[in-house]
Order: sequence, then C-alpha cells, then structure tokens
Amino acid sequence: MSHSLPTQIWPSEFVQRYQQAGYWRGETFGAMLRQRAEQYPDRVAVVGGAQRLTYADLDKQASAIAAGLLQKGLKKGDRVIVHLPNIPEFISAIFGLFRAGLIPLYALPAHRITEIEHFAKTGGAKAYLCADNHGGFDYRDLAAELKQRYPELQDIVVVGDAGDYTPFADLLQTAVPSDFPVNVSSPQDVAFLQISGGSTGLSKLIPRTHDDYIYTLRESARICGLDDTSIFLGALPLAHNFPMSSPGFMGTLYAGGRVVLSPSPSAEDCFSLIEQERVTFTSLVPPLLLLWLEAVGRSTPDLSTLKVIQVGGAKLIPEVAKRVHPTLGVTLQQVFGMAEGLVNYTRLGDDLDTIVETQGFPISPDDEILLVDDHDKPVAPGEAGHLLTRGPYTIRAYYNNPSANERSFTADGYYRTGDIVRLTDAGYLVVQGRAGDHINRAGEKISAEEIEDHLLANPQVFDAAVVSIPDEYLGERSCAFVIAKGEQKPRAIDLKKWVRERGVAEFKVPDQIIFVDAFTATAAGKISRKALRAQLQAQLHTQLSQS
Ligand code: OOB
Repeated sequence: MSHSLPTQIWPSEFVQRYQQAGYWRGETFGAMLRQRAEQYPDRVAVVGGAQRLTYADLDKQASAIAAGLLQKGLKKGDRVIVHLPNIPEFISAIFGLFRAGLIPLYALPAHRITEIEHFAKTGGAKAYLCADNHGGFDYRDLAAELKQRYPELQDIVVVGDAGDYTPFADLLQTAVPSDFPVNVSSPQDVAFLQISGGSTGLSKLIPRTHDDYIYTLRESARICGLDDTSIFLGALPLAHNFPMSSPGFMGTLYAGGRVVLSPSPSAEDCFSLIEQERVTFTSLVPPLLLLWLEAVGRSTPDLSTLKVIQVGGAKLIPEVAKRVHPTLGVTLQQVFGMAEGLVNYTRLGDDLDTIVETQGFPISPDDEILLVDDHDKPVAPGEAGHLLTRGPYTIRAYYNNPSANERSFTADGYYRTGDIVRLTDAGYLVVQGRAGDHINRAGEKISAEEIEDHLLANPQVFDAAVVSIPDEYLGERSCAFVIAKGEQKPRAIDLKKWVRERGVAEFKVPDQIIFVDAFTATAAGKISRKALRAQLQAQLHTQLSQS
C-alpha cells in the first residue's frame, strides 16, 4: 500500500477560487500557536486536572515535543496515532506534531486494538501516543499488542507511567535550538488525518489541510460569537471533529480564548467545572443534553456564565430542543456536521422555531449543496433528497481508499454524505434521516457491515444483519439479527462477549441480539444486504409499535 500523502486535494481552479475569496489565507497550525503566544503570552489557554497552561507554556511545550520527536528519528510527514483522553497533553501533543510537520491520526479513547491496528496499517503510522491508563483500560497493553501486529511501528510514547516506552514527560524536557522552526508545513499540506464515522466497513481516513481547517476555525469562531474572553468546556472526546473545530477547542484557541477540559461529559463533572471556571459555551450530543436537562432538576448549579450549548452529532428532537432555554437559561445552537467537511449551524440570533426545528445552514457561501434522488437527479424545491456537497473544506477523497472514493464521491467532486435532508424556504437544512447503513448511537457511528463481519467470524453464526432501533436516550441502539449454525444456539451474552473480545470499541457491541431461523424465504441471498437490513428494520419497528 502506498503511503504518500496527497499533495493537492482540490483541483487548481478551486484552489484559486478559495484563495481569492479569502477563505484560505496561508495559515498553518505551527504559526497560529506562535502568533497567539505572542499576542497573549500569559493568558491561560488550557485548563485540565491540576494543570493550567498559558499560551506561552503551550507554545514552549509544542516546540519541545516537536524537537523531541524529530530527535527520535521521526520525519516530516510521518503519521502518529494520537490516542488520548481529554487531558492538556492532547492539545500540547498535537501542536507539537504540527510544529514538526508530523501528522496526527486521531483515535477515540473508546477504540481498541482492532480499530487501532486498522488505523496504523491504512495510515502507515510510525508512532503511537497514548495515555497509561484511563477509564479502567491500560493503553500500554494495547501498545504492546499493536507492536506485535504491526512491527513497522517505530515509537511508542506514553503520557504518565510509561513502563518500557518513551515517557511523554521526557519529550517536554527536550532542549529546543533557538533557530527551531515555528512551522515547516505549507498551508495546503495535509495537517492531520481524521477518522470517518464509517458507514460501510471499517473507518476511513480523512485528510484535512491547514488552510481548509483553519478556515473553518476562523468562520466557526465568528458565527458562534467567540472572542478572547470565551471559555469552552471540552466535554465530548477531543478527537471528535465537533468539539475539535465547530468551533470546539481549536476554534477557541484560534480566538485567543480558554479551553477547560472535563474528564467526563457527566453533568456532575461538567456543572462543577462550569461553575469554577466560568465556562461560556460547550458542545454536546443529544443524549448528554437529556442527562444535563434532567440533572438540573436535581441540583442547583450556578450555570450563569454559560451562554450557549451546541448540540450535534445526531438528530435532536424538537421536544427536547424546546426545553433547553427554559431549563438551562442558555441559547441552543444546533450543529450538523461531518468529519469529511461540511458543517451547518443555526445562528445565535435565529428565532426559536428555526433553532428548534432546523439544523442550520453551512459555514461558507461556497459550500455547494445538492439534494438528489436515487438516480442523482435534483429533487423538487422543498423535497427531501440525498445530500451531496462540495466546498472549501470538504474533502474530495479519503486517504488511501480507492474503492470507498468510488462510492462516496461523484465524478465532479461532490461528497455523498449519506444523509437525507430537506431545505426550508429560508435555506436551512433539516435532517430527515439517513440512507447509509450505520447506526448513530448517541453520536457514535457504527457500521452495520463492520459488526456483521465480527459476528460472522463466530463459528456458531451462520448469518447476521445489524440494524438500528429507536432509543429514547441514545437516539438509536443496535440490534443484530442472527441465524445460528446448527441446532445449538449460542447465548446472546456470549455473542456480545465475542464481539467485545475481538478488540473493538464498547459502543460497537450490539445492544440487542435476536435469533431467527431465516431472514425471509425470499430474502437470503436474493436481495442486497441493504434491502435485507431495511426489511428487518421495518419488521422490528412494526413489532415495537405494536408492543
Ligand atoms: C459529526 O461528525 P461525524 O463524522 O461523526 O458524523 C457525521 C454524521 C452526519 O453525516 C450525520 O449523519 C450525523 O453524523 N449528524 C447529524 C447531526 N450532526 C451529525 N444528524 C442529525 N442532526 C445533526 N445535528 O457528527 C459532527 C462533526 C462536526 C460537527 C458536528 C457533528
């Protein structure tokens, strides 16, 4: 597999157009941090646990990490898997990587060996950076297993007790030469690899450039009214595109504000941080919003500094959206985005109906939106269709994945989002559903195919189809229909254990398993898996509505 990074993602005419429009201004992450450190050296940029890092501290740490990693033999363009929870080291590490021209590949803390091995192989990673222990899981064991399965891995760096590996703390001690460059990347270089939610099979890698991503930071910060007094609470995992850049922690740093990191998204942890640190805004997925709304009734936290809660990642139902202002006294902002690019926001001054009923409109005047039918023909105005998009920060191809690119992009460069959307008269998007085969479980995307493959690997399973079920709290949960091999049916609990022990993120383990004798007389083998899933899903919904 070739592992060279793409050197040009957009066709030249689009590059010119986006530069001329002033979207792409030639900024880079390495330089951005230095500029903020010069502007606001003594302001606190990041708060997490007992640490309070100023912009000057963050900039100094980034240079030390960059110098340390280059001394270890890593080279500009090498990929480094970043597998860290919400701790300040997440932020200093990625800015260190940017400064060295190394490419972070972001993994979620919930990911396990199967996903990390896949990222390492498809991304051609040279190094793995993890926490020692977090949430009861020892990432050093995962590192050891990864090294076995993927011997090309050169370096393992651990935050905390590093055992046999390189302590992150050692990198911070690296002496930095006075002429050490602030930035070695060109603005149109790939800055990092983000991971896709993955509708078919395993997650794909998303190459984002400095120019395109920083454009989204600048505009998101403007749309969301950020300035250097803004204080963002990072409650969702930082590796996710939403809390990273919409405007998230990076948009906050772009604006010169402060990022406060929460060890968990629970109301308990977050409410006390909001109170102590005078947080002004945060981002949540719908199930967490529900928990927060319920928690407010049980305690009386001082949330008076909080002005905006953004909600995205999955559909927020209007009944819940309506409760936000009366219960929490904050403005709700809906965010409909994707790691591949396109992000839509309701605007802060929109009327209540718009905020409650729609998912906003795009960041850029040059975000092109097409709504089409199953044959790629535009639908009539006001009708729902498949959302296709291209624009100044939406990728034109996944990294190293020609077959996915064939499916996911049109010949003229539109990304097929897999979402079914309609446009209101005012040009706002309303997400109606999804055409793709993933389960959106509390904002975490699960590929049906990926889980079916894990189930099919079990010797007692003859066939399996995974579908989503509506869930009051999670939005959707997963259900696997399984046909057992032979007379003896495995127990559901054992099949769940099987999936878990394949080394995948816990959120991917099927919530429910239903054994069936056959899918349907006409179904098996004769119709596509997509149609089969649709049929099973319809069956399940009928049963649920009758019960
Ligand atoms: C965000 O990014 P991803 O890459 O994890 O997932 C993207 C998918 C979308 O295609 C859509 O199916 C769903 O998540 N989605 C929503 C939604 N926001 C995302 N569905 C309904 N309503 C919404 N508000 O999830 C993401 C990235 C950046 C900002 C916000 C979310």
